[in-house]
Amino acid sequence: MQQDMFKLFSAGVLASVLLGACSTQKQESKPNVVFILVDDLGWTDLSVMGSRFYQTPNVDKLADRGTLFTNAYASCTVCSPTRASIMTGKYPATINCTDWIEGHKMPKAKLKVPEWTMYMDTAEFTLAEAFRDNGYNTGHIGKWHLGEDSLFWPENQGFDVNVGGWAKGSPHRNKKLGSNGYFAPFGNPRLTDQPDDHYLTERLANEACDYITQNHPDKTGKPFFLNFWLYSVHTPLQAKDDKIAKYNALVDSSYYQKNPVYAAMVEHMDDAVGKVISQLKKDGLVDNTIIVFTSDNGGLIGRGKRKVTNIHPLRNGKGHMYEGGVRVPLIIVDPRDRSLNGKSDEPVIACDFYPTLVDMAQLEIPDQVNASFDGLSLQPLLKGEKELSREALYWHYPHYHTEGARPYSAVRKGDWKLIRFFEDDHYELYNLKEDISESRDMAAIQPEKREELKQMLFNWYEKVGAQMPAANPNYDPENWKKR
Ligand SMILES: [Ca+2]
Repeated sequence: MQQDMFKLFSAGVLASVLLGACSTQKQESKPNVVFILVDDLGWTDLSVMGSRFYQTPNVDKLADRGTLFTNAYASCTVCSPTRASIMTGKYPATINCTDWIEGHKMPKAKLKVPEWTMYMDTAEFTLAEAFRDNGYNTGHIGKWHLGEDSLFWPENQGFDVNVGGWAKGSPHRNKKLGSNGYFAPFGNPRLTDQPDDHYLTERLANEACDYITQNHPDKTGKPFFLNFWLYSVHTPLQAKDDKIAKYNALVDSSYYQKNPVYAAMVEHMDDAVGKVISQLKKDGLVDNTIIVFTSDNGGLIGRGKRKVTNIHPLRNGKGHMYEGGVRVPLIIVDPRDRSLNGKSDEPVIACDFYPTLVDMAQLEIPDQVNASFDGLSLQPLLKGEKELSREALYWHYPHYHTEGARPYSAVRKGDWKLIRFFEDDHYELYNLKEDISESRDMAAIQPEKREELKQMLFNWYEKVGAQMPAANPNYDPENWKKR
């Protein structure tokens, strides 16, 4: 009897040891990653970031589970450069991919823009290739916008699966081509139209859920890296009627943000995020899936009567070098470590994601790739460190934008930001801690700080080989805006 009890006891010990071993093994298994990139989402376009009008309960919940960054930046004030920066870990200026593809052509403007690279070179060892070479399944769902030729599309840049990623940067409306923007038919060469299609953001969320289920590590024996890069909330402004009606009833003249259609699009985006999180829960993956949620540039203000969003208290919006054009929401969730820091005020930028994910998923990458990063791993901030050992962040946009921006560069060091405007080579200096709205130009008041940052910017041009705008022999001051 005693012997039997002993056997039973030993079996129990053995079972718990085995169970322990199993759970350790499970803990040590590679995490899945879902990288959610929203298009043109402004810094204050979420409830958790202070919007009084938009409702984003699902994204807000992500912030509760992860680290919310208050000083996160896109690598550029427009789409494509930030996307290339995420995929390479480099500044757009390093790879000469400095404008949205194909950019606004203004042949009579004061400056001639450089011959920049209108694609992400396939010679780059992308974030997706890093995951793939470390035994991951890799999927891209949604907007890509990194080259006109299919040679540069996700399936040729490290992704096993590409749903919806191609040349275009927004859902286009062209009845002749069989496309109706966010409403079906979508006319997207990497997204087969289906009879029950209705709204693009919903279709892409369903695709993401299918991807997660089909690529469940228990089925495939591999973890997955999923780029869920939404076309939302980029124009054209289109949403379902019931959502628009909801926000028509909620809009208040005291709000900075007032466009009910845009509000509805933000909610469609939030629904999509909620759907993907639910799928991860249903499939038992939510506790081993890292989630990154961010935007590729600041919110679009829009012109005249076509006002889109408002990023108060930040100045201006998409296309511009003021904070509204480049500061973005960022949440990183690592459910494997509940002790992670809930908030970080350290300035961070989109080229940090590649080294961060290499760290978090413990990927092995070639030394020369590691050495080529302009970004830094954010892992120390997630673990509770207050600062990174980084001197400054840089931006370079030697281009014109229809939102009114003209060629510029910028550097942020600590609380100070210097913007250089190329047309007249003037500089503006702001203290972002004291003046987040960039309303008091300190360039003349703080000449030492101005010169220090200017010198840093010039050194950085050299380091990354930044392409410069030049005097335009065809400059026509009367018609410079003509395209
Ligand atoms: Ca964008």
